[in-house]
Amino acid sequence: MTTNLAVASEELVHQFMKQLIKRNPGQTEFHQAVQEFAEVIIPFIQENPKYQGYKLMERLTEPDRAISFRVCWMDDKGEIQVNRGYRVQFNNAIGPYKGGLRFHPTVNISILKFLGFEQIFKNSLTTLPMGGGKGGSDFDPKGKSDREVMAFCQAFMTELYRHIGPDTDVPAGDIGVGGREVGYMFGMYKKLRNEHTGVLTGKGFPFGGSRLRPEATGYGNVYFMQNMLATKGDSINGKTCVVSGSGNVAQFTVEKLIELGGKVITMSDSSGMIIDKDGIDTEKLEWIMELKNVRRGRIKEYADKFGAEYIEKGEPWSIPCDLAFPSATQNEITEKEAKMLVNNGVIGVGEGANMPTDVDGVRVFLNARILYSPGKVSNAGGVATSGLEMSQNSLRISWDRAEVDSRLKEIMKDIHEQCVSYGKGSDGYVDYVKGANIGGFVRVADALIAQGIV
Ligand code: NDP
Ligand code: 2IT
Repeated sequence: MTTNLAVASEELVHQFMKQLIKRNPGQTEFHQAVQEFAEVIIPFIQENPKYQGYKLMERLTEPDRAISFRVCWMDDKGEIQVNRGYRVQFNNAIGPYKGGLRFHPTVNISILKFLGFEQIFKNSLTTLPMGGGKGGSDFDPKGKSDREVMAFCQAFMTELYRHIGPDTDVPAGDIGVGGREVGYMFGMYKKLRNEHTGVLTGKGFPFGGSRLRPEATGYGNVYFMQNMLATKGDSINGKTCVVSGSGNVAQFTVEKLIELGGKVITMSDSSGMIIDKDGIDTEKLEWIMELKNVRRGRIKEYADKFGAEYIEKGEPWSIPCDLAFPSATQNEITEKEAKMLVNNGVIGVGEGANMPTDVDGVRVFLNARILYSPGKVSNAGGVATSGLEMSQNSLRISWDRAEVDSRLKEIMKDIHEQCVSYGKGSDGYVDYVKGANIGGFVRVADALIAQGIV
């Protein structure tokens, strides 16, 4: 039944989005992230008068600041290269700005604003004191020597260091930024400031990194799927799984799935996809990790090495599976791919990437009543473990792997409970999109209201 309140909310969402698009022209990824949020939160505010009258939607969709700067460095041929660096400090109501840095040629202000916006609510769901931010550059690390990557990271930090700090803004990794890049950036920050602090997370273990931070996003996503499956009395064991990407998140998703008895049959990179009908086992995964993290090669080599199928530009969504873990980038799954997954009988989709499914694709999953968790809940284990790294740095202690793993599991379980409490409908179906957005929103909204008009 469509109520008058629902109609009024729909119109409010429409009006709000019209203004947002006018104010932020061309920022399509940012519009998309806000649309998904607004569809849940505007009706929620309508139903909850205590959140009315504070212009919360307007305040939450305008970053505190967005910094853009030139990054000049010299390549191995002695040529000067010019890139653009960014940091979007979106909201620090509940803690210092926190979020990754992405190095990829497609990086622009729209992508970083969508990521920074989602980060606010993801970080809030972890229940740790972290605000939302994101940054990066259009620098492309592919094909660059170690020295070139170091030169770029150092040049990037000569500007970024003015804007960050352990109590101000704590960046970390994302696409194109892993342990190597964080190490180079940390080295430069330390030199410029003469301070050894927890200013970045994802650091190497010998200089303040947390055990399990590299594994955390992928492991966390699988833990979240376990929680969702448990609501149906089901488990990962014996499930056929497809995973996209072959970077940090994908690798550790696959590792945990194998450990829990899942059979993973696909991985991919931006060139194509491999399909291994026998399943990727521990040894094959180890080989992929060496390929991607040391030799920095292409996934096609896997097909040549293990006799698996390779599909140029292929994506896993047409392959029949029980569980799907999109773990590469935004908008991998549109309505078409979502329908293929559903028609092939998928029972669960856990997003490792940020916003890998577009608005129409999400509707397909929700209408099909499958277990679907948006990135802002299911990939929150990464930033949660970054939060644990910040705590360890502040306390100048180091927890062992088992300690961090048990905290990570607990946090993912707690996020799941928040989603159920805000997202369970009268028919018992849990809408994790609704649950995530409301769960993430209330903490930030309460803090904004308490802190006054600033
Ligand atoms: P990596 O750089 O380690 O790996 C990215 C993977 O995705 C690579 O296989 C890459 O292929 C592929 N990929 C990247 N861009 C594209 C594209 N435009 N089209 C097709 N494939 C692409 O990054 P991460 O694993 O860290 O990040 C993956 C996703 O997870 C991102 O959405 C990120 O925002 C999200 N995420 C990451 C977290 C973390 O802790 N690292 C935490 C939470 C979310 P290729 O090598 O060919 O470019
Ligand atoms: O999207 C994300 O949550 C990340 N890239 C991780 C951010 C972090 O600060 O660890």
